[in-house]
Amino acid sequence: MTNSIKKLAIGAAVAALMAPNAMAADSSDPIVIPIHNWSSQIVMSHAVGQIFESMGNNVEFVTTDSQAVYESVRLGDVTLELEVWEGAFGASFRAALEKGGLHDAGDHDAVTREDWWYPMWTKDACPGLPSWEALNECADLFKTAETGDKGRYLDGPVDWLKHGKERVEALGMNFTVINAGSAAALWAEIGAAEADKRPVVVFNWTPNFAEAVWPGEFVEFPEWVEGCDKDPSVGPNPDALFDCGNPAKGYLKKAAWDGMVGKWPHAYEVLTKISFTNAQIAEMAKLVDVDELEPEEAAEVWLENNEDVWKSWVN
Ligand code: TMO
Repeated sequence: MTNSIKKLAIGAAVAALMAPNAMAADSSDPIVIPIHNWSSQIVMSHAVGQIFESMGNNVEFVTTDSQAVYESVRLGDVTLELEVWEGAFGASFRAALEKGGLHDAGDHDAVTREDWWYPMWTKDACPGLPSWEALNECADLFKTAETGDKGRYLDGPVDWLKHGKERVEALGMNFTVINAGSAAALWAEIGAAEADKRPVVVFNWTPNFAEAVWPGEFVEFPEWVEGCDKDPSVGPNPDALFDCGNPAKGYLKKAAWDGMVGKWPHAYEVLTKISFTNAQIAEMAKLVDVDELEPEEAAEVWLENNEDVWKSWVN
């Protein structure tokens, strides 16, 4: 080594030691981000992917099942998950945590709820709502050719694992659960019912774009108690699981593969700082479901309009 190069090298080493957040560089391998089947998750994943790219990271998106993804993160095949909804994914997340390999990378600011929901005109026909018992007494209003003498409840796609069928059985409800093939099928159902104000009850969640489009309410089931999905004695029916609603104030977490912190330390630090609010998440969904942008475009628009939000996580 010549003296001047030696000095440079020593200088760089000292600078690295003295830098307040001295860290190794992130790996150039792609950070693998999973994409699921509801709009906010897709837009948020692209937004965060674009943030990582702006930091010089490589990013790859994979479309995965929203339950199996926790096993993939645990094994490091997928690097992280940006939307761990307590109601839909709490059980799969906890199971993966117990096996090891993934960890809780912090909560978003958002408070979430996922459950049976109706647009407000439904209440005109069934004024005892939002009580689940009142809904059950109004089951006739929801009868269709498909469900015969039972009311129709349009649940989400099967991979959101809402346990609608188990709940109907556990509470002795006069409803038949039909699984929608996609989130879009839920919006189509509400939209079709709107014209003649037909009563409908469908799976919905918050934060979502739907709350700004169709005022509505969640059905109030027996309150969620820890263990309702594991211990039959928990909840009003002593012999059944799933005899209560989903958490009414659920968390929204980020999850990360344990190896992320060593392999992409800068991206990991940003991940831990990321925290979206209900309004921000609803806006991400709206850009796709109402404004009809492609998810990548929606992510770009969101980042452009919210630089003050995300730049504070990066700097
Ligand atoms: C998982 N989801 C937010 C669609 O309920």
